[in-house]
Amino acid sequence: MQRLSPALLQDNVPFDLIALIKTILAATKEISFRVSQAHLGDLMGSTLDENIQGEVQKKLDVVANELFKDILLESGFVKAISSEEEDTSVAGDKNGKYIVSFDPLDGSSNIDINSLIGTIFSIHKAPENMAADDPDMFKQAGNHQVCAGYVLYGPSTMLVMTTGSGTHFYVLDRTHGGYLLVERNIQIPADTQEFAVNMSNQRFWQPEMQSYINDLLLGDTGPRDKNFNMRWIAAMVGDVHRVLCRGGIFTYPSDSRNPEKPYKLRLMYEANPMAFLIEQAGGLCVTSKERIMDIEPTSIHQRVEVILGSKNEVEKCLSYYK
Ligand code: AFP
Repeated sequence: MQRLSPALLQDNVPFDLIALIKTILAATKEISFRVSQAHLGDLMGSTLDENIQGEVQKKLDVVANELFKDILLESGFVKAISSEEEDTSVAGDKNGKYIVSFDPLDGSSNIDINSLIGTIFSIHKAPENMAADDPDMFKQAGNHQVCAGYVLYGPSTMLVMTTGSGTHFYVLDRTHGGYLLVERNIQIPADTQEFAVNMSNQRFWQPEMQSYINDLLLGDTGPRDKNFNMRWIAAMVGDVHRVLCRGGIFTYPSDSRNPEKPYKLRLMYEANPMAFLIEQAGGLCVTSKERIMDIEPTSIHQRVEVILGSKNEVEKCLSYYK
């Protein structure tokens, strides 16, 4: 099995980006260890603080964020970082060539039940003409990502990453401490009989999503003429990983629970990196109106509607909006 650096060199990834990726992965190895020891190390449960999005921070969210932030800012490779757990961007080295957006621990509600969680990251080039403390550097569409990935802290610690030459799976080999390439060029089947959505919000969705999901539920007695299975891990990393492994459609649609917050998922460190991975694997990632990676961001913590997965199924879902 190939090690990470030769695999990246094979994809013509520049040396400085490889060095940044290895820095990110050093942080994930430490987070993976802390996650496995969370109960023993008094890292279960919540802090008394909320992040800027009004969500209570778990102890492990804070630890993972500090680890990730410190290692990146000390590396000299990044001009700035932005994180789900930081109010605004944080300046790094003024000569850093890259900026990194990340969700240090996606699926925080799974921490206390020892279930799937992961780290998501997205890398853009740093604009040369902007100051390191200017958060506007992050207002770049997903189309300009040079690398995106996530690390899943599951039964094995798994890295899923793209630098624009396909989506590849790597597994952390604890015997030598590095990630090994286990599957190249993942391809998502275009058709599927599996969907992932938080059904408890059904009554708040727009009519188009209601009728699409209703037709899936009708199975072979309805217009789709086939039965569908449903899964919901409540951590986007887990649900997207399943879609990459065996196809499916995942959506967090807009809803009317809180009119000021119609969307749940974050564009910069959830939707965009997942869109890059999904499209590189032959799938689609959209809102009901546009392609996710075409969206010009207006703020670091911007939220967005997400529909992603098997190409034909995503197109079928979109046809309900026409
Ligand atoms: P947390 O990381 O705050 O737990 O949120 C996870 C998430 O943003 C995404 O990973 C899940 O798909 C989604 O929220 C789960 O949302 P529900 O709370 O509606 O299940």
